[in-house]
Amino acid sequence: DEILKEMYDQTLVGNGPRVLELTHQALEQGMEPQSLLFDSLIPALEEVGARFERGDFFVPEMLIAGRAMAGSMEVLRPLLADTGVETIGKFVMGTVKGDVHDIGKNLVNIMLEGAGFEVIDLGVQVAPEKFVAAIEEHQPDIVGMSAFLTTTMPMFKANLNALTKAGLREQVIVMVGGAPVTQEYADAVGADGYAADASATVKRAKALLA
Ligand code: B1M
Repeated sequence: DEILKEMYDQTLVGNGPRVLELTHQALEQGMEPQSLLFDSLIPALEEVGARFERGDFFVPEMLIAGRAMAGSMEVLRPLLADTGVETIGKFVMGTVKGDVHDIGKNLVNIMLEGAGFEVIDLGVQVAPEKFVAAIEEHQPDIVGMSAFLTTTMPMFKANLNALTKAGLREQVIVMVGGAPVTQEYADAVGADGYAADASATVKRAKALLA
């Protein structure tokens, strides 16, 4: 489709205003918000990552592309996180300490909310003691931790150690995820659940609560 293709191209070059326009245009034409995400925005950011790895893109390009996607996601959020669903569980979510990536985490949050979870988002660079304090305060069913860099993945273990030390490990289900994370890594750090993407997170979370 033309719009999806242009949206992909404009996200890739980080043209936020144009991506916003196209988002509204696509929705007016009756296109599904999921389609904008999965057929345009996410593939565009994958290509941004590939170009960054090849040395064709640098941090500023990655940043503006990320912003362009985030702008569109704000429009899509209310459509995806449809209200009126009965609450099925409570999540505390955060990106681990040392890591500022949040687009993937925010997308997971939107999908969880859409499925009926209440989500308390701690934001990015969340230190172990912040996870501990939030679990004590909010008593969630599940705590979700995102890490997007191989250098920040070890924070999962640090967070789990902090939970154990605070006597909270048995009270809460721990889920981990993020681009470099694998099921094997999740098992190795002792997490209860892992998912590769936002919709898999919803499925896994429901299964863990059942
Ligand atoms: Co950075 N970055 N970045 N970056 N960035 C990646 C992650 C990278 C893979 C790019 C690459 O080399 N191909 C690479 C990491 C390599 C590695 O360690 N393996 C990288 C790097 C190296 C860096 C810097 C170190 C660059 C530098 O400074 N030299 C730096 C680090 C800063 C820091 O955190 N300390 C950096 C900075 C940035 C920006 C700030 C410029 C920007 C972030 C903007 C933002 O998030 N607000 C940025 C961006 C945009 C990217 C890429 C291009 C796109 C990320 C994204 O939003 N993807 C990314 C390349 C890529 O991922 N292909 C890259 C779309 C998103 C929907 O997917 O994030 O995978 P994703 O989220 C998925 C799943 O991971 C999963 O579901 C989500 C939705 O489907 N998921 C979970 C996420 N959390 C989950 C939790 C769960 C379960 C599933 O359970 C709780």
